[in-house]
Amino acid sequence: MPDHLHPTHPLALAPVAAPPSTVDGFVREFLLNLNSGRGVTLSNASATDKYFALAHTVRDYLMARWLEDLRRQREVQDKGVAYLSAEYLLGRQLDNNLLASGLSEIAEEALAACGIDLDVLRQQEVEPGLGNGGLGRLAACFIDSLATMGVPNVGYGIRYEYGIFRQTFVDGQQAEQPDAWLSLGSPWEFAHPEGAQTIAFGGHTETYDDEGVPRSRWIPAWNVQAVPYNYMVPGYQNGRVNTLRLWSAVATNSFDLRVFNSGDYEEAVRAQTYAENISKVLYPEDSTPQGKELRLQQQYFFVAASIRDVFDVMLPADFELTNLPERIIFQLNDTHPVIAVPEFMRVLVDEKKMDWDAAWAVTQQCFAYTCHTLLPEALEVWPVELLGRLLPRHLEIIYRINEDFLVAVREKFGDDEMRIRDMSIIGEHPVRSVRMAYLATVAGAKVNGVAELHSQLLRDKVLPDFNEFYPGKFINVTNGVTPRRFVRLSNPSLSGLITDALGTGWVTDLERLRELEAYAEDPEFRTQFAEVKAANKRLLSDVLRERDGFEVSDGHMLDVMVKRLHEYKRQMLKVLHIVTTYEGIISGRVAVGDVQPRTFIFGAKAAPGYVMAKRIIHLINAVGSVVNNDPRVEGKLKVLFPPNYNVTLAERVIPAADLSEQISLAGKEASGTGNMKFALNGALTIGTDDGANVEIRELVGDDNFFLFGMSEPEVESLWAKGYKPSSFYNADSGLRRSLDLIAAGAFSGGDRSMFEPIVSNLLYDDRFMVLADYSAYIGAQAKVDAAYADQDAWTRSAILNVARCGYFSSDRSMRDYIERIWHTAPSF
Ligand code: 26V
Repeated sequence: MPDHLHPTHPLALAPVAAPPSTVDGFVREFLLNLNSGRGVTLSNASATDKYFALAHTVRDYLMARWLEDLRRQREVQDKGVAYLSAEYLLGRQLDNNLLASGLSEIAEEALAACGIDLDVLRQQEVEPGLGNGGLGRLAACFIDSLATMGVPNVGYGIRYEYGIFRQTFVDGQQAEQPDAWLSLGSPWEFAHPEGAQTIAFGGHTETYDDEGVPRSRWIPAWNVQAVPYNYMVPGYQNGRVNTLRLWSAVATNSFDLRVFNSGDYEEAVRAQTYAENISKVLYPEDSTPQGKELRLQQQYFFVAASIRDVFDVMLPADFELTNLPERIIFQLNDTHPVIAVPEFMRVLVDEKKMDWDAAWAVTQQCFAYTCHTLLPEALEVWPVELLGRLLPRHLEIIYRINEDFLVAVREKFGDDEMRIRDMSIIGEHPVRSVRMAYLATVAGAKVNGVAELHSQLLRDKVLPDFNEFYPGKFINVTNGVTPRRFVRLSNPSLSGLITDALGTGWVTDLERLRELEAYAEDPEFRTQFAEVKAANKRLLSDVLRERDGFEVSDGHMLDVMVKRLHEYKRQMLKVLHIVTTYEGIISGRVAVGDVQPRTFIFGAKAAPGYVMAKRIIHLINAVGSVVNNDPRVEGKLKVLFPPNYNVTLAERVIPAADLSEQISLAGKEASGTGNMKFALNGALTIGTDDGANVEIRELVGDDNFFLFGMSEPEVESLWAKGYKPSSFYNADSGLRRSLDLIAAGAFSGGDRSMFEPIVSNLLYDDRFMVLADYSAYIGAQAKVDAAYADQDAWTRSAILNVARCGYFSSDRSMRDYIERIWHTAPSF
């Protein structure tokens, strides 16, 4: 910096880049970015060049606000939320950032002036798929809401070099390709190698005398560098920009130099690769943790870097540590970041030399835990052997936490050894392991479930002893979705209609959608609403034609089931409905003229190692190729399964849907968030009483929701009595014919073995009781057909769904977290 510009000079403090808030200004900035950023002129620029130049123009505009926010946050020192999540399923950024900055129209005009179609540039962006499904997308919605509400927040996570795999179908079977989302670079990230943190692993611990105080320290064996990459998280047209900070692993010099100097070049490279593997790839398993060492490395890597970041960057050096709860709250997104608890204790006790009890009191106020599942096999545990080898000091700390906890349990409950064994953070079977959900529950100020039913089951079924031990600790915060991405951006036609009726305020105050209730009674509005839906279907049809060569026929109901493939979600129930309808036609029992034309759309990835899920994908494709090509069906039924369902495709499919399939076994889907997105876009739900479906139905009303199937208590009691699938098979001829058709090889060219494992699973070994809900499901689908026949009444119901689902804005979820868990406030 030249001497005449002292660091405190206003110019040195002021944010850079005057915002290009006119079309001419935008054109100038865009061309400048094209020339000096990409080294090309407009006439020889590729679509990628133009996309990057556009992204940089938007980014420059937001930069001023970002820098200002960072400065103000340092100045005011308000309490901030550190959201710790191993996943962020962000979706494309360009459109979101254009909308947030209020530049959408200006950009469109400016590009048009340069002869460029904005839509072509949108298609250039590779979405960052740094998450598996609901949990990762929820994190992305939450940080959007926090920025929009002006709440200080940093989202911490991992910059996976490869996100969720790209799915293709080979002969109807899933194949996985690496998702090299960074191969062209990302215009949205800012690397800060100078801000790297060193993260240690392995080694041993020792005790020493610190001027009369006995202390422990950790002597690690190896380390890696965690390099932060910052991403802007702009609020919706409020001039606020928060930060998402993702860590990338890089080998440390000292580590490989040591080996290198020993002359073993290959070993040095191997060591480097080993270290850099940590942030190489997102684990594509959701819900069944594999207990892999690399995964624990990933978890510790990002939380240790994040905690250090909070101490180094957020807090002044002389900060009084007992005041930490006034400055920071760490929200644990499921158990994946829970190793942060012993790490935080280690920093406070070993490094900052805080007294154990004082440190623990602080820790218990600085963490809160969200549970996202009910499946027992999805609760993470780490073998003590592994944890002790990778993080020896952390294991000691966990033991100490457990010891103190169990003393307190004995005080409260007496020497009930069974109960103590059940509540111990350390489980003994099948191998001695740390139960991460228990650790999170003991450490967290609050533990929340993600929908009313889920939270109640968490309290009553999963952690009842803990609920009794910690009255008031367990609460519910129902999930939500961001209306910016999932209504305003993904459904511009509907948004236009809503804005014409209500003005623009609904985008940040979604409860205002209530005012649409009156419009449901207006025939003119219903006509417009129906036109919007039809237009969205045509748009989807264009996308699927271009993307997959699919044709969506006019006049079809769009019946959509998009979500990860998992047995508990019961895609098989949907398959059985399709096969039943098909069998009715080919057997002549149903006149094809009487069939309501439907297009069934599936989107689903299966975890690569989940054999049954992959078989079900194969079956869906097989049923599709038979049904779609059977002339007897006369095109009345179509099964479309576009591969590689992701956020970008969701944004196209959801606005076009008529019917939303939410058919999990009651008590298994923690919340669901797709269900909310569909309802907000005017699809009617066919669903079980599960997760947030319960709340959706309560809000939209029974007349506007197709409920079917067993309730959670009914599921429990049938299971306790002994679930006998064969009795359902024997009692229902439609079910028999459908299963028999699959078993006979009707969808496998006569091969009876191909789908036999699916059929026998349903008949003999199905924890998710598909056959028990079959007849109720078929009955509810008949009601759907009847309801759809009255298009005007259907549209009225669809409008009421939109009008009554404002509650499911993630802004409301965030308000709940703020008021009941975080006790933070919007700042400045
Ligand atoms: C679990 C695991 C286990 C270890 C391997 C990697 C991995 C990755 C993700 C998960 C998370 C599974 C839990 C999950 O995604 N739950 C979903 O969370 C949504 C948001 O709360 C909720 O709507 C869904 O109902 C719930 O299934």
